[in-house]
Amino acid sequence: MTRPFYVTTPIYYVNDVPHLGHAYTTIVADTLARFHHMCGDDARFLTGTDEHGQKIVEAAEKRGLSPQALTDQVAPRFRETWVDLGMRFDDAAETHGFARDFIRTTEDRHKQVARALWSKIQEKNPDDLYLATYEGWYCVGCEAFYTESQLKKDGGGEWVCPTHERPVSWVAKETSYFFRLSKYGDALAEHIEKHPHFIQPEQYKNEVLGFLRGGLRDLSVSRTSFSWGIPVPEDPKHPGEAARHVMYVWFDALTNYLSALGDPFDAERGPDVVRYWKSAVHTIGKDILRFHAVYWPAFLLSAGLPLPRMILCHGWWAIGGRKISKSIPATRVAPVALAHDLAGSSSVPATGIDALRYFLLRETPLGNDGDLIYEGLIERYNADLANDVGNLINRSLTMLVRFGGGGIGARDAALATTGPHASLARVAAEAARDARMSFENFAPSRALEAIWRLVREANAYIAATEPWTLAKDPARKPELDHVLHTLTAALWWTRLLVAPVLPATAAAVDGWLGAGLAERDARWPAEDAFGTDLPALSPQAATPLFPRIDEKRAALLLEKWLPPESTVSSPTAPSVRPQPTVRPEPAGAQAAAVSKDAFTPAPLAPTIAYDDFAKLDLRVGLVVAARAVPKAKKLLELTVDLGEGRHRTILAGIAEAFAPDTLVNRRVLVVANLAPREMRGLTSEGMILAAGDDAILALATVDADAPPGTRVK
Ligand code: ME8
Repeated sequence: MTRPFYVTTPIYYVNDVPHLGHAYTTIVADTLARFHHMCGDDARFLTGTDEHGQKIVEAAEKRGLSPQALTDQVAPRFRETWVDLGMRFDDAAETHGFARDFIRTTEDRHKQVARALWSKIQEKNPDDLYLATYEGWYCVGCEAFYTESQLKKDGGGEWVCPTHERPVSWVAKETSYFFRLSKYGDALAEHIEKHPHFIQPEQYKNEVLGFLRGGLRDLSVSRTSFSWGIPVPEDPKHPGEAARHVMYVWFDALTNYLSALGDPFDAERGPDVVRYWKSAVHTIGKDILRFHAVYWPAFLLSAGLPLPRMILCHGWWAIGGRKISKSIPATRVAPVALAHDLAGSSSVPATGIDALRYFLLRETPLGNDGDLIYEGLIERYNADLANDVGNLINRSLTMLVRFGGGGIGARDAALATTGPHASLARVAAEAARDARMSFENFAPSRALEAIWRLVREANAYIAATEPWTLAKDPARKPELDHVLHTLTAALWWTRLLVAPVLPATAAAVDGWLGAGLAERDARWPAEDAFGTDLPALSPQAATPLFPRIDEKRAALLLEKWLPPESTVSSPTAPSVRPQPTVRPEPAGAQAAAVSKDAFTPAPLAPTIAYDDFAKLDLRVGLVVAARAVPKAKKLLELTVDLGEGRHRTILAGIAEAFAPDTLVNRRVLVVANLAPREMRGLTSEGMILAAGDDAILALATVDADAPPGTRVK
């Protein structure tokens, strides 16, 4: 029996059309589904749209449409985008070999399961849903309530949401159903401890544990101030209330992961729930970690349902340091247009999509933030795609046609164990093994690194064996035959290993090799089968797949991609490697505008000997979580990774300059051998270096992606 592998994306809000951030999550999930299918697993992919709630009501009002009309307009745009990016829905089993579903929360199949989940909670734990009143700050962008300690103040002193950086609105007293979230903190922490892979990567697990340690407050899970939602089941209008309760949009939305499988409480309509549910991997962005890693499992526990296998959380893509977001027009990169531009004059236009997929997955390890720098995109395209893989495909096929007469030579078992032949076989086996392990561990960037070791070794093999020289000497025909066969084997494995990320490339190579292997039938190669697993092939010459982007085209592309007044990056700027992390503007940045002339540095401290300096052990630390310290206005409690296999707690007096969320994933400099100090009942195990005081506070950091624990001298 094949293992189920059920991978989901968030269902996206239909208040606007998809951008590159949405495409990233969807491509990650799609790659994982393709990989697992190739490994023989029973993969299943789900995406869709989140169509209820206040955000959609407001977006519809702005456009003069009803919410239903807006969702009917925008939901297909998401579906079409994924189709344009090579994902098939209607005939997925036929083409990809696995099921791919698109769910809308306005569909009956969904509404019915959302209501069933609510009723089941009421039935199993009647106290978990209760009526009470609430008031508080609400961010319509997040569709979530915030306490003041979670918000930031903007320049005008207004409270703004840390994710959307837009003012939150005050929701006046309203009666709603509350979910008794406070009851589930311990059970959730226990589940996370017992299932160390429940939240991945590690840094996000620690963030959630930190959040749980702070204690959970019950959650308002219904609204009466608008009606665009799923009505709470069997709940008539209450006296004195304006309208019936509709479910909080997150309660409704999270249920999609189940409703797409069927009804978990109905044996007849839910066999897919039984088959797939426990294998579910929810791929999400870090903005919605809390909803998935805390609220969703708590709802499931309350309803007596098993929890999904994993919450796979990734970072944010930014452009010029600003998060790609629907609310900032300059950042809304359209994925299909970008893929189209990358395809340029390729003989296989769909390889533009491959190029985009490759860049997004290769550039930034999953979990980290990424900065889209167009010069970096072109640089990587030229180096890894045009040069490495494009060249390999082109040269190998040309040589097979020219020197092999369209055949693939013949393997010489004795020669295979010698010199460059043996080392290519070894690198190929390692690539298949390492890439498989990395994909299995949800690390596509590492998988691609491993695959590229094979691609580069195969190019080096051509240079080392010089088939064109062998071809001149009839006596060396057996050697030439072996080289051509080995090259075909390398090309075949490249075609197989890149397939989860570069499906169009795989299909093109397949066509040129005459393999006739449908995507649905392609399988990950067995490590020990290099050179011995070739099907019948009849190679023909390739046409250019990844044409090099020369300077002239690069200038044209950059001009097109970058808005003329852009401060994001300059079309004429020298190539820069992409920055690994998003650096949001520190809250204190405004103060930094204070005139330099007015600043007088403090007098220097007395000179010290080198030995005194050498006593300090300064290290690079990665902030994995940050939170306010209750009743301490200036203090933040940071959880910092110093590469020691455990995390340290470090208290820093920077709360007035930095919102906690803006610090997560930043690299800081830490005095690592400072004696621990007790403050506010917590032990601080080190000190963070920062420049300035409350007025101008800048964190000391490093300008490269140095691993946590790196010594600073
Ligand atoms: O949150 N970088 O929908 P949404 C990387 N409807 N990923 C990004 C990104 C960026 N700059 N911007 C967006 C919602 N994303 C809810 C989800 S699920 C039950 C309900 C991706 O349209 C990322 O996956 O705001 C993020 O979590 C998601 O889009 C948010 O999409």
